Amino acid sequence: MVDTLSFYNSLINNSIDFFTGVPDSLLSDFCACVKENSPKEKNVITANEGNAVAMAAGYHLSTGRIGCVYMQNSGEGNAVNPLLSLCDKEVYSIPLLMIIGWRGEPGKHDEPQHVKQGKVTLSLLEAMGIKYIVLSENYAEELSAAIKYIKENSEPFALVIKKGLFSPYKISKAKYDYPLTREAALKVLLGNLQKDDIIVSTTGKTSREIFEIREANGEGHSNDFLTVGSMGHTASIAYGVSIGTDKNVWCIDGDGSFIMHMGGMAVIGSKLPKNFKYILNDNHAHESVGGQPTCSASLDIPAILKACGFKDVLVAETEEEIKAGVNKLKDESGVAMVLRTRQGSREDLGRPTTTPIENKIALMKKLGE
Ligand SMILES: Cc1ncc(C[n+]2csc(CCOP(=O)(O)OP(=O)(O)O)c2C)c(N)n1
Repeated sequence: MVDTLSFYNSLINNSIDFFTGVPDSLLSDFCACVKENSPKEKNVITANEGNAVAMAAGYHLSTGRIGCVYMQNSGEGNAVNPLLSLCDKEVYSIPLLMIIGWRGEPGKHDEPQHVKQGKVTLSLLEAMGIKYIVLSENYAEELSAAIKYIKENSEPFALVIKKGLFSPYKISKAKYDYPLTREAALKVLLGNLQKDDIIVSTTGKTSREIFEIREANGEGHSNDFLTVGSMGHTASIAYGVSIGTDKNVWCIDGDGSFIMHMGGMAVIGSKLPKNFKYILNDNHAHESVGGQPTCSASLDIPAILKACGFKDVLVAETEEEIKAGVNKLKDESGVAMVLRTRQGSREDLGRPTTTPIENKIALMKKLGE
């Protein structure tokens, strides 16, 4: 195991002092350490991984320093464009240290969406011409070699991180005392939907909790699309579903997911079919991967949704407010609801026991009825 703080200090001692990225469960201790030890302006949790690459590039332009970008391997896709058309040696040749959490490493048990991404993690880097090393416990020489390479070649280099490499590091979470947790709010929400309503829910624990609530209620899962990967695209999936059905489609999004591809809502909001019902669970955090903050506490999300085209946006914190909100959304079009929930989830929260393909087939059958 690598001592997380020592590793962080090695980066600082090598003049790598600007961190940016999207948090990852596998890198949660590293992300926590960066959050706790870096000045606020030197650790920017971005909307998506591509933004982080661009921000680190900008930091290099003004300081000549190497920026550090952290991400889960799922974020490689978001980063491809600025890696190839901004940082690449054949374009602006910008030095960059990437730290990539390797979910779904071949041979290790993981969820289907991570297994696929894990298989192609290294070959994606190779296809982009990005050199990398899978970091070991004896990282000192590997890190020196990586930094030497970045300086000599003025291009990105990736440290690929296996599960369990970093030692535990505790994060101090901002306290928001909303009455309900996400799971409690979801229970109320699901309890007030109609039998035929369709749910498209976001990546992370939201979908896992919905799966378990359905199990506990003995309701089956055929009404639900659990967006296990594709973070940030839940609203677009739900909008696409709503075009092809008369059933009400309830999109249950998260603040991190919404912010990741906020532009999607600008387009969806200009259309807003009456069966598209949008609910955003705002806990001001990437709760599913360790509770690192999103910027939502300083955003006026209802105002953003209104500016995108919703005529009204309700804010619900209590059971009664959620019930009233569901009733209003059910009857009216162009109304959205923002749930404010506090952080926290069950230690024993499981994962869907159906596969994504089983989920898809059951949902398509339901939609075809
Ligand atoms: C492209 C991409 N980047 C990062 C992740 C890792 N990830 C999974 S869930 C999650 C947090 C989602 O935050 P939010 O939408 O606010 O929901 P919460 O977990 O707070 O309920 C992250 C960062 C991912 N799956 N995909």
